[in-house]
Order: sequence, then C-alpha cells, then structure tokens
Amino acid sequence: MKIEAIHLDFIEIPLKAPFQTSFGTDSLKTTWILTVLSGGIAGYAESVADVEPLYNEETHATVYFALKNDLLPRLAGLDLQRPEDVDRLLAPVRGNRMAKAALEMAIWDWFAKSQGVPLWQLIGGDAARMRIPVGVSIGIQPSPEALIDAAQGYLAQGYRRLKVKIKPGTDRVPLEALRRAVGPDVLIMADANSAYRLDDIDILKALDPLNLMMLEQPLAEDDIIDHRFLREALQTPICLDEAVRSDEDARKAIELGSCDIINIKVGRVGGHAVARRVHDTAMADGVLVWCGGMLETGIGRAHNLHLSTLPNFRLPGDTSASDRYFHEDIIDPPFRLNADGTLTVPDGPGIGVAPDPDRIRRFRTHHEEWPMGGGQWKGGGKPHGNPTSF
Ligand code: OSB
Ligand code: MG
Repeated sequence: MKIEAIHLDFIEIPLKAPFQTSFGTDSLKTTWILTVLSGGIAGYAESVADVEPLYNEETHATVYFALKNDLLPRLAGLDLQRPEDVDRLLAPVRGNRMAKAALEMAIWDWFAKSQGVPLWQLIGGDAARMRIPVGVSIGIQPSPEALIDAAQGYLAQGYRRLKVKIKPGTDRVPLEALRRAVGPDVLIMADANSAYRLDDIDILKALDPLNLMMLEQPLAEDDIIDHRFLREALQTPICLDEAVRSDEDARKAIELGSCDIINIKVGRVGGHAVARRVHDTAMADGVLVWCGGMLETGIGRAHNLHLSTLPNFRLPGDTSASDRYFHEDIIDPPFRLNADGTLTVPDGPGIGVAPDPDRIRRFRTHHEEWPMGGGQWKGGGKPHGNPTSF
C-alpha cells in the first residue's frame, strides 16, 4: 500500500460536562482526525494529544508538525506491506508517540479494510471477546456529594467499575464518602495523574483501608523508581499510565517491581504494534493490563475496543459509551453501553465505524489535505509550505 493522501480535520466537540483532572479542566474535546487514503480505501484514527502539554509533552501543534516534517517523509513513496512495518520505519524519530500512533492506527484500519476483516482479527484478538467490560473515569467533583451522585448514576447505567480522579487535598475524603455510599463490593480505583511526590506517602497510605482496586500513576509522569518504593509501602496495587511509553518501559517497570498493573493507551505508546508488545510483555510476567482512554471520539474508542480483544486485557477499561462524553459523537450511531456493562466491538471491516461527514463538517475548525502520490512529500524537520495556512 502506498499512501496517496492524508486528510487532517481538527475538530472541537463540547463535552457534556467539564472533565477535571489534577492537571486541568477540559470543557471541549479537541483532536486531529486523520484519514489515510489509498486505492479508494480510507483508514481513520485520531490523536490523543491535547491543547497544552499537561498530561505529557505532546500537543496538537507537535502532532501536526511531527506528522508533516518527520513521520510522513519516512513513509512517502514506500509500498507498505504490513501495518507492523510502520512502527519500525518511524522508530528513528524519538518520542512524538501520539503523532506516530495517529498515523500508525489509521494505517492499521486501512489494512484491515483492504483485507475485509475487522481490526481485532488483524491485531490477533480473541474472537470470544466481542463484548468488552468497561468502567467510567469520573473527573474531580466539587464535593463528595457530587461525586456520589455521579457515581450512582453511572452504576445505575451498568458501568462495572468507578475510576475517581484525585489530587492533593481532594483524595481521601471524597473516596471515603464514595466507598461508604456504594458499599464494599463496587470496584473503585483512583487516578492521580502524577500529582503526588514520594513525600506524600502518608496521604497515599491512608487510602489503603478503602480497598481500592489500584492507584493509577500517583508519582511523576516519567518515574518508575519512586513508584517502586511507594508500591513496597502500600497495600493498594500500583498501576502505571503516563510512565509506560513503550514495551521497553513496561519491561523495566516490571523488572524493578514498580507496578502491579499497566494502563495501556494505544495513543500514548505510539500505536497498535507497540501497544501489543506492551500487552505481551505484561502477560509474560503475569502483570494485568486494561485499556485506558483519553476522552476519544468514536474513532479512537473503536481502536481501543479492537485492541481490548487481546487476552491479557482482563480488567474493565476506560472505554465508556459515547454518551458519557458527548451529546453527539462524530460517529453515527454512537457507542452504547450494553445492560451488562460492556461495549460491543464493531464487526465491520477495519475499525467498523467511520466519521459522519456532516458531523465532521459541523465540528471541524480546520481542514488540510496533503497529497502524497508519487512520494513527493518533502519534510526533513524544517517548517515548510505556507506557515500562515495553519
Ligand atoms: O489519565 O487516564 C487518564 C483523560 C484525559 C487524560 C488522561 C486520562 C483521562 C481519563 C479519561 O482518565 C478516560 C476516558 O477516556 O474515559
Ligand atoms: Mg491515567
């Protein structure tokens, strides 16, 4: 397959409710929707970067320029034989994993469609896992009462576990209130998005009696050393999110004893090939994984669900239904929660869903088309083209 053109749509969709984490509040989902075109087939993906580098260092701007200057020049004119080749071809480019992921994932969708098979089959997923158990990630709420209200609403819909965002000062009190309100059997976990230091160990130890399933990324976003010390001191299992960017990171974190569980986000680690290697590395060492999310639209969510069919995804993921995030998704029909708290993996070719053209036109604030036929795409790290067009 030779890429003939890339289309980029920058879209802005209002979130139903603002989503607050320890690093900021989002009221709007913004993302690049990437379309890879070749031979009359379109492959789709989205980037999980945000406006500002608060979750990690990537942003919409870095994704745009990495694609344009560094990633696409390495694929231009090449006849790709397998989606796995993309990860290898892009390996010389350091970092920029969200940009790599968007491109690589769109190419996986393209290959699956060209073979007429659902993406999960190409990834090597398990045919018996077409209903993916899901949980919900609840942003920091203004009060414990508001958290309990939100949580009870989600439990009533059927979500299988609650993930509660925490930050210093908004941690033990709301979590205790929630545990008291929902009882001992509901699966609860907390996600700190790197808001604590090892010095805060007493605050985190005080969460042990709450019987949380896990504590996600309490310490620095690039740390796997202090997480090891913390893990030794806590009863609550430690899950890494931000700190695992590759299968090599996963191997090191597991060898050091820095985590019990890994949150795999295909967008964070650089695409499906790396995500699968993280999954396999963890499985070989008996470390459980689950599929994280970044408030994706239906396009990214579909990719996440296909990935979740791999056998070691044995804990509910953050791949909630469309209506947990948006009044209107960019896919139609949206993802709906089954009564048993699962989402169904789409069974059509590729990711099995496509952006609705009318909704893309309504939600997009920017559109670019990059023709790449004949391999003429330049690049090489210098800004080029008309800089005023962006
Ligand atoms: O740390 O998992 C995270 C959303 C944005 C940035 C980081 C995170 C999250 C979530 C949302 O927790 C998960 C979802 O998509 O529902
Ligand atoms: Mg997280």
